[in-house]
Amino acid sequence: MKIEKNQVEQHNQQHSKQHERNFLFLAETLTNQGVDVGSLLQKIGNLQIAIPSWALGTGGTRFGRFSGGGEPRNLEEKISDIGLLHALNRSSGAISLHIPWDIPQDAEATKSLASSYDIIFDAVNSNTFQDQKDQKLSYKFGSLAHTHKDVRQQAIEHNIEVIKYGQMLGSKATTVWLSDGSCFPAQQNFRKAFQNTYESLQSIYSHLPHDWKMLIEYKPYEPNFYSTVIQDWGTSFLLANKLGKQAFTLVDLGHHLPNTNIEQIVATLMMEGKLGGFHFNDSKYGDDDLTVGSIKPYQLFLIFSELVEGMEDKNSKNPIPAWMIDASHNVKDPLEDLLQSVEAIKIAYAQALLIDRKELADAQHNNDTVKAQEIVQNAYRTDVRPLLAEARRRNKAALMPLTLFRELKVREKLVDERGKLTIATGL
Ligand code: PSV
Ligand code: MN
Repeated sequence: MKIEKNQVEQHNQQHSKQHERNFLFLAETLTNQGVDVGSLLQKIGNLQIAIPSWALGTGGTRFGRFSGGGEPRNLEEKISDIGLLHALNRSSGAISLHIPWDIPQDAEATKSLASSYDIIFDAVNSNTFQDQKDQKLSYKFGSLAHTHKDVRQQAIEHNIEVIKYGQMLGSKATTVWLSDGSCFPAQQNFRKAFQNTYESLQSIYSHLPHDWKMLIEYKPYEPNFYSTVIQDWGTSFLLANKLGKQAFTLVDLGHHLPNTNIEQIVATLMMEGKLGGFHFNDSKYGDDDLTVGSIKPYQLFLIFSELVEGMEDKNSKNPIPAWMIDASHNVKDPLEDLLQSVEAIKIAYAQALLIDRKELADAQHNNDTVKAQEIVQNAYRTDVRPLLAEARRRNKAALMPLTLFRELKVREKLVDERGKLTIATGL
């Protein structure tokens, strides 16, 4: 199924009166506060968030999987699903592939299919956390950190192969997330595991094209429950620094222990020019992979406040991070969930753009804690949704993507086309 331009136009016409009223009121209020609404709309409209290929199907848990039907059966259908999202919000113009779940059979054809939807290929992801059917050696006890050289070599070669697929499709980054670690005390020698990982990453890094980035993702636990080799941002940062200027840290919001101050991590990494990528999701307990902004929207806003400060800093040496959603769960329609996630990310971004940086810097300098809180919360409490809708309207996207998704009965049509029992590759 494809969403046609005239379907979006018709929807926008129907809802334009109400939207204009809301937008004009907000635009006037912000203009009176000295905000440049035109430039704000431009920034909101330009932000593109990559969709991971594995978020388009139902994300099962180890207890079960409850598919809603119509899941994409292959890479082409995954691209077509992202095409639907992008037609609705014009903010999901990139796909992130996971190899071997998404090996392109004909890279040129895959590339031209994606470009017919205006979609580019974001970071490619390696998978050494599962054993594949015809794999010679097992990753049960690790991959890049494994005690045996032949297992490490196999994992290194897989990562090099992933880069090759990415090159064929026009990706510019590879993300390495390792589940390597241990489940029990004394199972693993920490120093040897780190050293093996570093040397393996060095081998992969030496195959990185000169205009590529290596993004190193950290995670404190799961599937290993006692230790993880790349457990936190400090370990990832250490590896990235040792590897060289093309290596960066990737922050996944779910990969922190409860109450970690993620916004401070973001600030430090950006200050050092080492924040390369971002995986958005939300959680209550751990790596819950819930819809972005569904549990802790204020934390998301505070994180964006640091991201915006880093991005707007003229002297910053940090590249613009690769933005991606990394969520997958059991209970919602995955496409509706992704529309909600993109909206939540853009809301937090727009609110963070509204913070009066000059006033905040003065309040901080004068140790005026009350004023500093008032400034950020004033931005957070602004209902920026009319700005997002207006940015979409200007980009020829839908004023209300989720409403249009339901009006067009997208899921029902996908179920008709693909069937009720289809299963997307992924977790
Ligand atoms: C691991 O939990 C992770 O966040 C990594 O990004 C993986 O590549 C992704 O989830 C999908 O399994
Ligand atoms: Mn992730």
